[in-house]
Amino acid sequence: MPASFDTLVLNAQIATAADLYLADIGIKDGRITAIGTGLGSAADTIDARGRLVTPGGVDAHCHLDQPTGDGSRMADDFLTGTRSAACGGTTTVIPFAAQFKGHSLRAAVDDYHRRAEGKATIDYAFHLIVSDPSPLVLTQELPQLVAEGYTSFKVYMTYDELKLDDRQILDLLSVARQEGAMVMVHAENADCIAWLTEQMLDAGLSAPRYHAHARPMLIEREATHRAIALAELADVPILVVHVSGRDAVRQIRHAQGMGLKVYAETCPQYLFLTAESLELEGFEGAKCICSPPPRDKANQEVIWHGLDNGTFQLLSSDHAPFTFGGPTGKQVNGPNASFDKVPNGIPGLETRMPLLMSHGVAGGRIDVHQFVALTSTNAAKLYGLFPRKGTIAVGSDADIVIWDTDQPRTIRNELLHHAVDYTPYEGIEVTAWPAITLSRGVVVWQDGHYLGRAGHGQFLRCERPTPARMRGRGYRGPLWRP
Ligand code: DUC
Ligand code: ZN
Ligand code: ZN
Repeated sequence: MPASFDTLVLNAQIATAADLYLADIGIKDGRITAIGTGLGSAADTIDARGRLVTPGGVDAHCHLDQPTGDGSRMADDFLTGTRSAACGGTTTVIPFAAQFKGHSLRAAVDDYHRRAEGKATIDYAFHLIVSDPSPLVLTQELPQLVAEGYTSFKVYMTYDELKLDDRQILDLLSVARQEGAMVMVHAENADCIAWLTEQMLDAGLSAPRYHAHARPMLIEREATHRAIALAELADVPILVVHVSGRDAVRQIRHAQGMGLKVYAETCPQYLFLTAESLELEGFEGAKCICSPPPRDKANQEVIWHGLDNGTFQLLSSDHAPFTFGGPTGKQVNGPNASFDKVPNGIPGLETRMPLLMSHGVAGGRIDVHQFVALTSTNAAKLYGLFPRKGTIAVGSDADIVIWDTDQPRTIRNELLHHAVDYTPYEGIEVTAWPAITLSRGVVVWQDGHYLGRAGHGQFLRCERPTPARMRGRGYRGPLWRP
């Protein structure tokens, strides 16, 4: 008699965003087909021995092989980036197909598919970055792309090559409302950054540490407030990405308190790094240059609190991989470049889940259900991948992490699987790491060994986020509405 399952995971302490229970998981053709006890026979069995088992992570904000315009090059492509993700328990990534100004959005999507195909080792979907909302983009490309499964797009309020003005953002919010798409916002005030940067460079202050001084919290606060107001006016939800500290958190809490659909994401850099991380000797501080910059210890506490009290729905990595050494990474403009000439971003795909499991769950700051929601379920829901991704349930993809929670280890870059030559989390102790990661039923990481295969990863078309998530509660004052 043929086995009922390809794989049985036995004795799993299954944690979802809602439940915690002991059961076996039956897997057939990459999907979970049964959960229970005494399920039958399988070609392969994995004994979880009562260990914690969670859904594979959905890292909904990462940058892989994204073209840049300044001579720099991202160190991770779809192979090394997704390999690294899998080794840290992430089984779905959502990086960005980025439009260059003057170019079509469709061309960016086609190009990005070519970069991913045959390389991705775990499943992937795409967000869009819209840097040039031309009439063609607004009226044709975006509606078509949303219908084809690209249901979220990011808008930037800073970076010269990407930033949009308020009117352009309103145009995009309006398309999102019409098409049922999710708009992600990078909220920093570009003119304030440019003004502060000029002042600092004029005063001879160009070391990496001044990156943080050129982007103080108030410029994130102002842009967050403005983004929320624009979304309120357009009567559509928004998702504020990579929130760094107290000022933006207050704006988001206020909006959520008013009943506005304002979702928020934060990242490990705002829990584990501070502006002091940019003050390392010489140019070393460039390793931690990212935007918004990390703040201080008190703000780390605010972010931890926000993970616990529901301000944040997502913890993503914002993995933006540039090597420290070499001519195309952080030193693309030389070893003494001023802070404004250093590529922004830090690696973090592999360390995101172990850091949160260790310091969040084991550290007593959040419970395991919050962990699952923040690292997997909410991203799947907000970006239209649930219930295929983001949970352990019959019918879902067999994307599963079996955790080792009692073997303390120290994060060292040499143990990671990305193509970056450093980790900003070097030396941080963790107590948890995935023992086994399964992607659609295939073991891709086991006991310290990467077992994945380039090309195993499939492209995922996203649904529109569920109507309840997208129903706006917009401006209630007197207003002419188109
Ligand atoms: N900030 C971004 O907005 N994107 C990538 C990296 C970064 O630091
Ligand atoms: Zn950003
Ligand atoms: Zn980013």
